[in-house]
This record gives sequence, C-alpha cells and structure tokens, in this order.
Amino acid sequence: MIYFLLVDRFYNGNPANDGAIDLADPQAFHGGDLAGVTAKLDNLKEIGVDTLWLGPITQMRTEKFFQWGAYHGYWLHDPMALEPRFGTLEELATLRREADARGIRLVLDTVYNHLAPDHGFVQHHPEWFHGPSKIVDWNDPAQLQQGWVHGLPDLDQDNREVRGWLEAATDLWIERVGPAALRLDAVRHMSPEFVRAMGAEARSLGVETWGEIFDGNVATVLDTREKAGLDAVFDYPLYYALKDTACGDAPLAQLAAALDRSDHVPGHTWLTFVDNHDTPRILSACNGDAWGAEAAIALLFALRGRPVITWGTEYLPLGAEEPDNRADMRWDSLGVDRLAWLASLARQRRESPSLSHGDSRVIALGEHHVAWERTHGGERRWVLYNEGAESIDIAGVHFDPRTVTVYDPGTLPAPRVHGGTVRFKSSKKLPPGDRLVVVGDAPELGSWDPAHGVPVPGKVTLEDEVYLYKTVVLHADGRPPTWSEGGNRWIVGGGGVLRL
Ligand SMILES: [Ca+2]
Ligand SMILES: [Ca+2]
Repeated sequence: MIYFLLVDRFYNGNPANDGAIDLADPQAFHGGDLAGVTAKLDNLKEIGVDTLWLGPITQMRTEKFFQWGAYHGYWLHDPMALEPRFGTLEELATLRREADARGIRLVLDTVYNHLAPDHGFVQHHPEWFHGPSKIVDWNDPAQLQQGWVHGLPDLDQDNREVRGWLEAATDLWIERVGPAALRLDAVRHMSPEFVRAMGAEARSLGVETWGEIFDGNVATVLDTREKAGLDAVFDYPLYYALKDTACGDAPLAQLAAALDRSDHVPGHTWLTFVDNHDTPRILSACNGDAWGAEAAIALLFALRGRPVITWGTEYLPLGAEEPDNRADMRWDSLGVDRLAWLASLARQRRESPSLSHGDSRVIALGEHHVAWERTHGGERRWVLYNEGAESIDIAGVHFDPRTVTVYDPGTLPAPRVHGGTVRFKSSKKLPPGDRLVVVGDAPELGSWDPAHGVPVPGKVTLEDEVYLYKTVVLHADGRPPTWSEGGNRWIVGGGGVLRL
C-alpha cells in the first residue's frame, strides 16, 4: 500500500523552518515539512502503508508564478539541494531512520524534464534548454518532448552537462535516502532513451523507476513503458475506468476491458489509484456520492496492481481541481470507522496472494455487475462489484445489491467466458459504396482505428475476454466516418452471431 503526499500540505512538524506562509491562501506555502512526516508515520502505519511517496523535496522555486503557487515542489530550482522549508539533511536522515524502523520504504519524486519558471540558468546556460516553444499537437512526440510544458523551461537532456548534472543528483539522493523507487515526473515529455539511461543508473543501485505517463490508452502507456525501460507505471487506464464506472454511467465492461487489455504484463507493473494531485479527488469525481467513491477505493484494493492512495483519503475529501485537490491534510477529520475500513482493505489484500499478486479473469458481467476470479498459487478469490438494486447469483452464490465483495469460493468452479469466432451481421441499409465496420479497443478490432475495423458482414476471433466496440460507417464520398451514437458497447468472449 503506497501513500502519496505533498510535504507542504501534510503536517507542520517544525515551525522554525516555515519562511513566509499563509494558511488562508490556497496557493501559498502552508508550513508542512519532513519533521511533520516523521511525526505522523505511526498514523500511516496504522492503516497499513508500507511505501511512502513524497512529492518533490529538492530545492524549489518558492514565489508564485502569476496566480499559481509553488508549494507543490515541481518547479525545480536545484536538484542537488534539499528544500530548506522542508527541513535539514539531519531531519531527512531522521525520517529515513524512523520509516525504516516501521518497515516503510520511501519513494522520491524526481523532476528531470524542466526547471522552475524564470530560472536563472535560462539566461546563463541557454544551451541547456530546448528553445522556448508551446506544445500545440499533443500527438507529436517531438513537440511533447521538446516543448515547454505550461511554459516551464525544458531541459535538453542530450546536452552532456545537463545529463551529468541530473545523473549526479540521482546518485546523491539515492545515497541520502535509500529509496525503494524514483517516481519520474512527466515521462511523456522526455526522450525514452534518456529515461531508460536514468532508470539503468537507478537500477544499478537497487532502485526501481516508476513513470507518470498521463494517458488513458493501455497500448500507449505500455509502449512508452517498454521504450523507457520503466519498472512500473501509473495506471491511468484503470483510473479512468474506475472513475467513469463507479462515479459515472460508463458500462462496467469498461472496467473489465481495461484489465483484460493489460493482462499480458505482470500485475505489479501497474500503480493503481483513484485520485492524485493532478485529478479531481474521487468524491468530487463522484459528485459527492460517497458510496461510489468508496466502491472505487474498495475495488482499488481488490484488483491487480500496487494501490496508491493520496493524502486525505482517510476522510474522503472533496476537491475538483487545483488547488482544492491539493488541500491541507485535515488531521481533525480522521474518523475511527474509515481508518479501520482502509486498514481492513490493506490487510485483506496483504493476506491474500491472489488479491496482491494474482491474475484476473472475468467470470460474470451485466449492466449493473461485474465479477472476476483472481488466482495465485493455490489460492482463489472472487471479486464482485454489484452497483445495482438487485442481488446477483454467481454459481449459486448470492451477492447483495450495492456491494463490493471479496469471496472465497472454496472448490466451487467459476463460470467461464469463452472466446471464439464471432460473426457480425447487420440489416442496416447503407448508401451505395458506404461500408459498415466494427471497431474496438483491441488489435483484433482495429484498436479504435476505423481504417482497421472488421467489415460487416464479417467475422473475428476473440479471446476469453471483454471487448469494447462501436460501429462506424465509412463513407464513399470521403466524408469523415460516422460513429455509432451513445457509449461504448461490449462483447464478452466470442462465438455466435452479433446483429448490429
Ligand atoms: Ca515547517
Ligand atoms: Ca521535455
């Protein structure tokens, strides 16, 4: 169980290092520091945290940039120095020692892509940066990698001095902290070759690299991960699926398909989450529906990956956007019930090999329910999400309405989803020359590219999995394709005839 916090927003353990703070201004610094994190380690241990990801602690810009605050730490000033507002190297050593004593590993947030706005080096070492340019086309890798994200001076990691500087900083922080991993910020905005080189350096010192690839497409995220040689990636595909199903009207097939599309890499590749500092808090995403938010969290701890929770999950805060989604930890809002609930989710996962390490396959899917069987070694668990008002029976087992359940099926055989050949038919009349195709979320269905869709009538062979699809009309006269209206439809396995 991984816990993420921004140091300034967590707890002020040493007012002597505060500098200028203004608790009434959500864009100002608020005084949180490393001594504060150390002081609260027992609270984290109590809910089962074993890994603590700290937002950036290197020396940062501290003045606002226009109306935007600097408290988050992603505006790098000096990657070799510790931010003085967060404490001293002695206080950092104390945090490391006290975390070790509780079996908590640290993860360092590492910014290689850019420096702070108006950094002096832009004047003094212009050759260290890509020329100022905006990212206009977010699908163009050159723009993504060399553009100035939100106007931040973009480091040229092909410059030998820059690379040497960042590599020396990496070695220094690994030496100082002995982290379990480096969380690499903004991976999409750097060349995969550079990220791979930094990862190799970290790995040679026994440290993993985790990448932020802010993209909901499984294929894109896995392709970037492969090229950049990352040990793990943040699971934006599953994040969107959890949010859109538990909080929104998306079909539960979206959740099932997100897992099926990514099941060819080991589960621990994925760092799963329901919110972070760049997204709405889950309760806001769910428009205040606490049941939906809790269901998403319960699923987070029952599905594959390594679950990451964001500070404040202990009391389910609201916060739709920056800076509300990065508000101070409210230590007076902790409630015994929800702390015990989080601790029980973490314990259940820790004690079950199939929940923490198992493979998943869908065993039931309907409009209001989805169920998986998870297996590892000799152990099996069924995970059922029933968001509907009716109870569900699976292989004779009864599941109540509005529940997320982890069930030990003993020797009960699970229902199977079977793959096979599915034949598409349609009685739709199209103008001469127009063609109907099925396009969906897997290579067999053209990976959402109508040019590679399956012609109707036609057939395709599918695995024992769940697929999302739409129908698309390709026009003879060159007009853009017409997609079927409404949300995605879904197919469970293959076999038989599907009339469209
Ligand atoms: Ca302080
Ligand atoms: Ca860049």
